[in-house]
Amino acid sequence: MIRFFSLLFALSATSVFAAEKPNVIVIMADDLGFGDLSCYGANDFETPYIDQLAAEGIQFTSGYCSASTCTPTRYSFLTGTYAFRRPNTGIAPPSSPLIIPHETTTIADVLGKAGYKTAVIGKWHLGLGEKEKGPDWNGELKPGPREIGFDYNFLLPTTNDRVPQVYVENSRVKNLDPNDPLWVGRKKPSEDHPTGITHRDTLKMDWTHGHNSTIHNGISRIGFYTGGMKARFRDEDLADEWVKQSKKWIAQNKDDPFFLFFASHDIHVPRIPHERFQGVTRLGFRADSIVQIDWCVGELMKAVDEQGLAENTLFVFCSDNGPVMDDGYADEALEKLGDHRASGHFSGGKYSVYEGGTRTPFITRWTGKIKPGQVSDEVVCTIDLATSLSKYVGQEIPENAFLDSLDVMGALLGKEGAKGRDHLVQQDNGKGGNYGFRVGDWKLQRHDSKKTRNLVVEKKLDNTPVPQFQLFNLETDPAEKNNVIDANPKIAKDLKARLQKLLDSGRTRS
Ligand code: NG6
Ligand code: CA
Repeated sequence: MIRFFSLLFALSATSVFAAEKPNVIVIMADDLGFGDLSCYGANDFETPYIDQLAAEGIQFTSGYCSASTCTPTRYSFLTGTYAFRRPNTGIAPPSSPLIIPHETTTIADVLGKAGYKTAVIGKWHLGLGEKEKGPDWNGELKPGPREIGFDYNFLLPTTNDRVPQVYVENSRVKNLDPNDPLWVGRKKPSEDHPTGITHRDTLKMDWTHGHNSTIHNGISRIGFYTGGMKARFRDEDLADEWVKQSKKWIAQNKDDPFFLFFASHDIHVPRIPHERFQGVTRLGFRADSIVQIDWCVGELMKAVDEQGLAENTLFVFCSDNGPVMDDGYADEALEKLGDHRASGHFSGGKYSVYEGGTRTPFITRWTGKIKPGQVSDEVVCTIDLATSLSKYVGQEIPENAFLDSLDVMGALLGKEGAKGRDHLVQQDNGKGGNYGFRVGDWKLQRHDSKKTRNLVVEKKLDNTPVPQFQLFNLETDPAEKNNVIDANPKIAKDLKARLQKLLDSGRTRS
């Protein structure tokens, strides 16, 4: 009898009753649209590794990021709270302080409490350093990811069209020579400082708007900097570096459950893939960069296989916002686009609240756990990973955390009958902008700031004025072309009121 009880106790303390703690690798692409992968219908080039990930897991047709620009999506992913609830969550400038207050509970905090090792490798773009001071590039870049729950970080501090082009590893600029300090600023540091304007004929890729300040690696950027020459990287090497650092970190942490946020810079501008990917597609560097991120995904899958971890690792592949062609550099994305539809059959892309802004590729794979070959129409969003994963690993979520993050783990794992969200608020950039509100097949658009279509992905910028409110039926009109608000006044009234309530109440989660 005693032996029986002790056996029961041993079992309950370990496998039987303990929560399952898979490794989690979230791969977030940058500016990748719904139609940008071959498994999502792209015909002009192949993305075999991501296609494989999808074939071995679930491909979502209603997978979203929460905003149509980078910073607010990343903010919401890490904090589980809609960025429009918080100030200063629009696209972060080069010298932004950390925009997530360090007392905020993040997905990394909660997984860390559950015994996970946590890392972010790649593009950060959520600011570094203290409020009002910003980053101390030559000192400690605190607070940063380590102060909000990540054990390890290896970063591109902002985004690569912004200065400076240096890696940050655990609060320090990597390879910085103290005799050659890094200076970053908004104003030209000297009269003769070469810029994209004064030295335009020397550039290896020309700019089209903005992006004409300091030149590094033949490309002019947003913002000015000097020094830190030994610390500077080549744009061409970013993807290789993320993969190298991730493999190293996975190998070091394979004995614990781990959470890796692999924040790729592909396919954000400047799109400068490694030389071995340049020209592999007919569509120019934009699609070449898609092939490059596909390679990265393949390498991560291999790394997990080599460590024997495939059956214990949940992969989530997503994007941070929809696509854009000309985002400031003349890389021929538009000229070579041909029939490729980066947003698939949706309208809009980056910066817009049309579906193309936030409805993006979304794939989950967990070998042996998720039934392969599934396609799911359930609505899931990057913002939901915080609550879904925390609950799955048996963690309590503090009352004031993850305010808009819902538990959709059943849908993410493809459980029979499991539901995703019944509603989702989409936003463009920052606080007080424009909103999309999807409820079932209905989509309400609310334009508080820019009252134009603002569709930059299509061949020409479409800035046709729009009324403050528009209503679309996504089932019959996924491209949001026919505003049916006048024909459906009751539905419109109800959705307007529900959206207003979500904005006013400060939270979704009860
Ligand atoms: C915009 C930039 C754009 C891109 C974007 C951020 C100009 C004219 N445009 O302000 O190039 O950097 O910010 O992109 O400077 S994101 O994907 O990181 O949100
Ligand atoms: Ca982005």
